[in-house]
Amino acid sequence: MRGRFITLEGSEGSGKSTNLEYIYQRLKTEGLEVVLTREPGGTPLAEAIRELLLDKRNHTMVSDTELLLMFAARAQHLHELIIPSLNQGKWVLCDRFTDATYAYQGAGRGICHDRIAQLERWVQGELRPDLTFFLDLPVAQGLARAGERAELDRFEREEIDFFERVRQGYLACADAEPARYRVVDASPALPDVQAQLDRIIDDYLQDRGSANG
Ligand code: Z5A
Repeated sequence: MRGRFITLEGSEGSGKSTNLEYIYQRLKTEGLEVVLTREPGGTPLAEAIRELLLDKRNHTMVSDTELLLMFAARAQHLHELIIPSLNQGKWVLCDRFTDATYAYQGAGRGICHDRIAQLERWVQGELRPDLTFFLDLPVAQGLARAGERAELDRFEREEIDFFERVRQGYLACADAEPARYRVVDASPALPDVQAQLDRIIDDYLQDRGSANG
């Protein structure tokens, strides 16, 4: 049986890395075989593309280049890791996926939805995540948390308006697909955020149990 494809999204400073590990450990505790990966990246070639995308020296990169590089990395990642793992019955937990493209390149950079949707169909065919967590919090709060980082990459150097548009982009994705999306309030202390994650994971595993039974 095909494995499940789960993605984690969040705006800047929402605690994605912290909570990704938490979700991963929770799923493993359930006895599931889980592949943990990320975008852009996840394979050697896609990680090399990630370097290009995040490198702050590439400040002349235009939005179309950024969009195409995201999908180039995704094509490699899908064919080399995600699809084979799902076909082997493994669960794939991915740190960001195409919703990030709608949020960052779409809402953030202003690339039209249809152009992204065309690339999504081309690169992914029918494949979409089964479940997506979106860690949501006010932009100012997220930037304050993230501000403690030593060095900022090309995305982290954007203005607050950009991150506001990204957040709205994610919320629009969540509105458009309520069956797939779970919006998590990432503003409280970590134990509260993780209690929300636990409830979602419990419900999802229970539904899956009933669907399989
Ligand atoms: N990107 C794109 O544009 N288009 C695409 O299609 C894709 C990606 C796939 C790299 O992604 C960039 O790629 C990303 C979007 C773009 N750019 N940005 N920005 P990334 O996922 O690797 O980068 P990131 O967003 O910077 O991820 P991150 O490091 O995982 O972010 P985080 O949410 O800030 O996570 P964190 O390090 O766990 O948390 C930040 C701090 O907050 C840290 O000190 C924590 O201890 C603290 N924290 C976490 N939770 C709490 C709570 N609840 N209370 C208090 N403090 C907390």
